[in-house]
Amino acid sequence: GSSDERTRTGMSPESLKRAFVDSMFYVQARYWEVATPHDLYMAAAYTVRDRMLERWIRTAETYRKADARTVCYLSAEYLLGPQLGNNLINLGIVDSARQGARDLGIDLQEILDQEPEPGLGNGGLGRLAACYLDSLATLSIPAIGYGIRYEHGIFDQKIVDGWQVEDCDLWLTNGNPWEIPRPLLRYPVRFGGHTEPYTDEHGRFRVRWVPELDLYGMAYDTPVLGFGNDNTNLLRLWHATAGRSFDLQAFHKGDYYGAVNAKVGAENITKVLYPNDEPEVGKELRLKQQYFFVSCSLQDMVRVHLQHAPNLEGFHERFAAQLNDTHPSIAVAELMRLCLDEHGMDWERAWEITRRTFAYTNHTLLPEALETWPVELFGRLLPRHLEIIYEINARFLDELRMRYPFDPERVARMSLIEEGPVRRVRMAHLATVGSFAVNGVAAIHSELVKSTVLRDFHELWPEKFHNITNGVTPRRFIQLSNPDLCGIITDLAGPGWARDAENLRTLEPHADDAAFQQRWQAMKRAAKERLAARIREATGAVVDPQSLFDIQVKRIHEYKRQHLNLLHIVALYHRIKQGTDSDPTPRTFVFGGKAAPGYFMAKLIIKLIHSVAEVINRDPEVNQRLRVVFVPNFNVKNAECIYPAADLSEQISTAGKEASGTGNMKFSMNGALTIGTLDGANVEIRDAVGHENFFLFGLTVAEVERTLAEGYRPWEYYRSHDELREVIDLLRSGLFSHGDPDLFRPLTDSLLQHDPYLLLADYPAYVEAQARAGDAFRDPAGWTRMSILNAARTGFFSSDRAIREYCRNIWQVEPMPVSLAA
Ligand code: 26R
Repeated sequence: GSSDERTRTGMSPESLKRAFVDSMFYVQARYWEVATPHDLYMAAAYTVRDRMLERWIRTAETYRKADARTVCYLSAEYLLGPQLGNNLINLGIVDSARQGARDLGIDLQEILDQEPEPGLGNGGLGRLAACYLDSLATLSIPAIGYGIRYEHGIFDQKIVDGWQVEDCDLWLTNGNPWEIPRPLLRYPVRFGGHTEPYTDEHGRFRVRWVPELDLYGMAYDTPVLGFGNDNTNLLRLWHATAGRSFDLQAFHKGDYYGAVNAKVGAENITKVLYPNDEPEVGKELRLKQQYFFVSCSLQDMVRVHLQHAPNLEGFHERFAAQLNDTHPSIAVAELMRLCLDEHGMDWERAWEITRRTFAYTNHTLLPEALETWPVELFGRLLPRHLEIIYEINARFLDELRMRYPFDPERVARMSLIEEGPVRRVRMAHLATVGSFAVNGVAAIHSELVKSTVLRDFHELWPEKFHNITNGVTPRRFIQLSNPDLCGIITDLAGPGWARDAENLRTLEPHADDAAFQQRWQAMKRAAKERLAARIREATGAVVDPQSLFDIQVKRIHEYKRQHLNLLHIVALYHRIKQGTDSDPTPRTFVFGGKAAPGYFMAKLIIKLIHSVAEVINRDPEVNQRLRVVFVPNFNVKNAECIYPAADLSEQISTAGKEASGTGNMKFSMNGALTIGTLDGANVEIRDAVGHENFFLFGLTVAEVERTLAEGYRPWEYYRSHDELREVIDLLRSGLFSHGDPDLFRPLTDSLLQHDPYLLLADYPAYVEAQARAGDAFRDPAGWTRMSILNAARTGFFSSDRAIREYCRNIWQVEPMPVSLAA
């Protein structure tokens, strides 16, 4: 009846309350007196989910009726973060929900804190995919996110005696109210076996793949709300289950238990997310994961396409498929296989459709991160795909030899196959050849893509290459994370800024206004107090919200140079102990980030952070001026508390190494100043906020190249720079390691002998820029002005802008607004 409908769709505090009580009883099967905090969360989540479904269904209907061109974002990672708060915002019912909860004697925040986070990603790349889903829905773009439903996301980081210890992520164990299982939406995925030629009924030569294993991918759907509109898109994640006749061979041999055992193996495919900045680990299973989710996704797209069309002609007009790095690039071979083997198309037509379907985003230039797969492994798991790749390659190399008849080296460089003792498939080359567009993720990065890793391809197809600078969603990273800032902006700019971040510029004329500055400082102060409380809870450490909060949170990696930050901290410590300190600004240094489990140096950096913290924090001569803390288990939830509290954002990677960075944008939008190198999006952030509002230091990309080419000798910097030498000697003295001079030897040796990321070369400039930052902080009005200007001028870094550029310059897709009325 109509009252039921209102229970499931009404947005007033009254209907939310009624629905909440109703869900507690009928969905969660609990009564009030015995409800746990988790029950409260589940009932709240179901209440909110109900309100999403009407939009979702109406959206599916609208897109389908219009036969709308659809973006398919293919990504092995989506680092979504908690859903409840964000969904309340996008539905526009935060106040209603808070009121309804209060009426029931419940604190909404306590409910929000219950939610475990879906950490289905490693870091920047996965979080970017989540921001893009938010913007696609907000811009009313027909879009589907395809990925993997990992049972265990990124590991939980515990700290034991200063060392990182990994703990299993259990995000699914208490149930996931946001997903809708689709048990009937299953696709077979095959592995192994061999191929055989045959002649079809028209007498044409064909190839049949006789696989060894088959399993199924089952869909789990999560609705993705737009903000300020009624569009609700689909995130479809695939879960692996064994097929009935799972291991055909084992069954044929009558080996029942062997077959059942193999079944268990099938389900391993979606068990765990691999920490993807760890090369060479979990190789085979990772390739299986990639093919598994890509195959399910393409089969799903083919099914949808065939609802409107008699065959696969026009597939590329219906879909634009974005490859989020090379992880899904096997899609190029899989779509070819579907066209050729399953739909009887000829090669030329299949290749035309394939190349016009895909676009590829590159997210890293680091050579160790560029994916290649040994041909032997590839052929064992995916024999038909290897054949197809060989054929793509043969035709491509023929073209190249015609074009460059006297340049066989170039042809070899561009081959999809790397020759050598172990032949390997180069996935970036496959993605580039199989796509109609290739883009980098920040202006400088896109230039480097063209001049380094894909140089030959850029020379061949210059018009294929684009830049789309990354962006982040202002809904999660301002509105949800920083309600006080949200209030300030809304008071000045009206509520429209959350859909049009350029409106943040409304703040600019107020940058010098004393009353406005006061409100700004109070906002920052409150955020710092919240972080201080969180730090105390998590680590026991007490920090002073009046001090300069100097924060570096991101994955731990040598190229990101957390240890450069540490060298500066030790220098400050040393100066205080020597009585030569000239920078009396009290500072709190905050670190956070996970190290890949097999990355020893990164783990040693975490240990060093804790060791330096221990010495500094308990020394009364120093700890009034300096504090060092490590926030364990940096994830989306913690991040939301950290970005708003920063005064200074550390973006100090070696120039040329960080493709973009997205944390840099989140900090800046929340009024932090950046100390940074000319790397990734830092370059554009500095131009946007004004050079005078950014603490720049360090070698440029060209200078880095020159320094290395001329035979970089870090030892000479150590010898000639007294303070630097003293700092490194302190690390080698055992002072920070209970007298053990060897503990940090691997780090100091690496710095002195090779220093591939040029910490020592950049050290003097970094310390000098830090001194400028420290001085600037002692002028509150000047600092606040710069802080306001940072927030006011970073609207460009909204993911809405980035998605508009993808729509216009790459996907050629138009908005399709959904209306709930009628
Ligand atoms: C170091 C190494 C082995 C490695 C690093 C990073 C391996 C794999 C990765 C994953 C890549 C693809 C990645 O996450 N890149 C990040 O993408 C972000 C979104 O575009 C960028 O902001 C960030 O600079 C980049 O590192």
